[in-house]
Amino acid sequence: MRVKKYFLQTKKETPSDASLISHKLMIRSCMIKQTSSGIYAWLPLGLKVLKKIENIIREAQNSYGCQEILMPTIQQSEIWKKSGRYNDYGPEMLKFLDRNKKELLYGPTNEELITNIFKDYINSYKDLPKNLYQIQWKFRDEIRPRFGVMRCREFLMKDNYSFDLTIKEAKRSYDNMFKCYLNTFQNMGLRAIPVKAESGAIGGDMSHEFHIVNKSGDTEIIYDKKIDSLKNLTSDNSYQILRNIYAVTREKYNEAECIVNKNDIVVTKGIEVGHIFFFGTKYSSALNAYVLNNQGKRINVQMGSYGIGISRLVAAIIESSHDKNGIIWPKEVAPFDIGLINLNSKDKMLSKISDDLYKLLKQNHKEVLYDDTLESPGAKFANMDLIGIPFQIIVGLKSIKNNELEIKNRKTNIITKVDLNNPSQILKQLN
Ligand code: P5A
Repeated sequence: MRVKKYFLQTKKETPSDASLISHKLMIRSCMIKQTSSGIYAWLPLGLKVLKKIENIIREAQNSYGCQEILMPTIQQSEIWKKSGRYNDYGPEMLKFLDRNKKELLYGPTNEELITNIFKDYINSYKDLPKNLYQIQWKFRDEIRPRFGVMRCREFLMKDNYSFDLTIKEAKRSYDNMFKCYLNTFQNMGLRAIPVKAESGAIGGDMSHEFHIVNKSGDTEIIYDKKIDSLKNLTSDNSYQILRNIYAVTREKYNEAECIVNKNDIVVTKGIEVGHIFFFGTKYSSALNAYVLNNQGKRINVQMGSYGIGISRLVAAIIESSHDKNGIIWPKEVAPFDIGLINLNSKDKMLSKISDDLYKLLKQNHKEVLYDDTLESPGAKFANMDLIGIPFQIIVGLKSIKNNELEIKNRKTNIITKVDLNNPSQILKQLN
């Protein structure tokens, strides 16, 4: 993509209402635009990152046996009345009437709707287990939407729902998703710690939140410091430790029950990027979703639900990976692999070399943002640093005279010189 054509109107100023660094950087780098309180439009650069995260989540869901569906954002009120949540959910739920005065709502979550769909298709224990997921927008009328897409009113969530015959099997599904989440976050270059949590408006008595440790987080989490010494959270061994170790949210903390020595406890802030629940038959009994078991007896299905805040993750990643000049994307979720900078687009030779390089990189399946504008070198550097692409290739007269290109690693700031006429050396530097 050429910058000249791209919709990338970056800004120098920081919006006055933005206090979080991720919020400031997302607006300055032209990723999102607020359209009303807690509601955002996603612009090309922001949408690219959102889609990368979405795809990492989708692949993990698929590989853990979940199947993708898409439910509507608008739901009927009847099913929520049956579960009792039409009133219980409170003012966070956006309700409205259609032209026939029928009560509708914009889904804040989908336990009722999926249960209602499920029961029309599955009636035998032989068809269990099932696990369905979707990636869909949700609306929660947060009392104080703030921090940009970190806590907004309309947000993108991956939500999935498991259906099993017995509690034992349902707990196995829960464990399977627990592992899936550890892998999912690792696949996007993040370290997310699972902690025992309250189940709140969703219900049930077993629940874990997944947290990115960060001072900007708004949940206090308390855990055994052994977790910090686990290098790889996804090994089988780590999984066993994580399931049994002391790790809770502040709400769930009980000094008397805490078995860990005070000196071995970490108290810190976390950003909640995922939350999983086991709630048994709460929705299946309310909505009459049952299967016949092998003796022909009606059994309400055992269910769990599992959520990841996709739009929140974009902000959470920036909170954990930036410097004074801008964002530093982990390569797994970066909007482009390489930023190619032609330091003087008026110069014919530099432009020819840059155009050729752009072609070469594209042929090698690299996603390249090519700055071919007439901006000053300083402005081009500042822009590339701001938007945080992992590698920058700098094409300037000085190095070209020595038949060289400069490749800058955005994270380390280390600049490596490579032979301009040696494509394999260039490509090697970009991994
Ligand atoms: C699980 C899937 C649920 O809604 N039902 C379906 C369950 N869980 S949850 O914890 O309430 O939400 C799941 C994740 O969504 C993100 N999230 C938000 N992101 C941005 N702005 C918000 N206002 C917001 N509310 C929730 C969080 O990452 C949460 O873990």
